[in-house]
Amino acid sequence: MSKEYNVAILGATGAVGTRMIQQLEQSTIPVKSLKLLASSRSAGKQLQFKGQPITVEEATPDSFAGIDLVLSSAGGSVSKKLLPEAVKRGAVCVDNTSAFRMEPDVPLVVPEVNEAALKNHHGIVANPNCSTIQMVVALEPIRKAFGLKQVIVSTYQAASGAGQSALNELKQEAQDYLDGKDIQDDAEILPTKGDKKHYPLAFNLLPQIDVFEDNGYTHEEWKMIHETKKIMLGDMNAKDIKVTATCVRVPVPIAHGETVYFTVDDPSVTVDQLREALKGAPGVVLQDNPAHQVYPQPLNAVGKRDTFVGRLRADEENPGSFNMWVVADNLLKGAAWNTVENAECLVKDNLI
Ligand code: 25A
Ligand code: L14
Repeated sequence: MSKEYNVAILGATGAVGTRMIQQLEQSTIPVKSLKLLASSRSAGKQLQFKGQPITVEEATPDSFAGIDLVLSSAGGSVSKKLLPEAVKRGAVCVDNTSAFRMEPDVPLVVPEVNEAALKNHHGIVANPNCSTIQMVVALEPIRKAFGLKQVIVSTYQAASGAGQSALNELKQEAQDYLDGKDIQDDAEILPTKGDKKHYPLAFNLLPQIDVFEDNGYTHEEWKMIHETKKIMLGDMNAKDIKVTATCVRVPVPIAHGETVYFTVDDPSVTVDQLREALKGAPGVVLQDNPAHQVYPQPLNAVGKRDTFVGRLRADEENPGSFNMWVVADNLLKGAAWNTVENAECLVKDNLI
């Protein structure tokens, strides 16, 4: 009989965790048992897996006894504390937080780009940031065919990227605004949990995601730069591809948009050649027909595993440079699906 796995989901009640349950349900992973773990706030709550109710338990180190595979998204500090305990007890963990991404012995994997890195794991595999994932899925077929020199990205990030509580906050502010109330003092979470000031997102834009670094970039921008280098080149400080980013929160519930400006090695490349490279590329759906106003939109991407690409056009003053617009469901390809996809690859390659 083929192997079956005892699986645990850490952070099972959150925006990402609930989708991990769905994605696992629809995956090829043979699940022998499933444990749902969260904080004491959620212990006792019931969730469904394949039609069966499962009671959520408080996560402790001993929760991982007998577990083969952990999928986690309960925040970086929870991962730092609990995943080493899971590894000690023999589990392999795919972690959606930023806790271990830059550790040299932790593979940072988007299967469409660097699946081979999985074989170097020592118990933990890291899932990249949602904004990084959808960008590298769209850029990899281009890099493979024509080389890649530089990337300049601006993001339009959905509220759910900051978790279920940020999504609830956006909805409440929108309701209050429509009811004619002043929303300036409504915010308690965004732009980023735990920072000194909070601003409303409804009917607004916030050019801050995560905390500020000393050089004026936000940590989200830092992550996009260094994760892209680690995924594509195997080194977070690699110089062969230059990357810069501006990350903006927009009042959209789910699915991030990105304008990506990039320069390929060969200045004679045409838009038609780029289209050919993207057509049929793994995980990519080309939606690019200006004559019929066809282009990716967050509303249409919700619930899909794919990364949608459109608005491809050349920078007519700089041969070899192009613009594109990339949209994906940040909770699926950006988080839950990429995590489960990594786990499917680990199972397929017998790495658990
Ligand atoms: O540190 P990071 O990596 O940046 O991640 C920070 C947060 O971002 C989300 C996720 O929030 C994470 O906690 N996140 C991470 N990556 C993401 C991505 N790519 C991402 N979001 C989108 N895209 P979340 O709210 O979606 O999920 C949090 C889950 O983690 C569980 N959890 C929290 N602390 C834990 C823990 N599990 C174990 N041990 C701990 N110490 C959390 O469970 C949830 O499953 P919970 O029980 O704390 O929350 C269940 C419900 O309770 C509500 N709630 C949240 N905060 C409070 C609260 N209720 C009362 N008081 C609160 N302070 C929530 O609405 C939730 O439904
Ligand atoms: O690093 O707030 O994976 O939109 C992903 C969601 C960081 C925060 C990560 C957000 C998180 C980000």
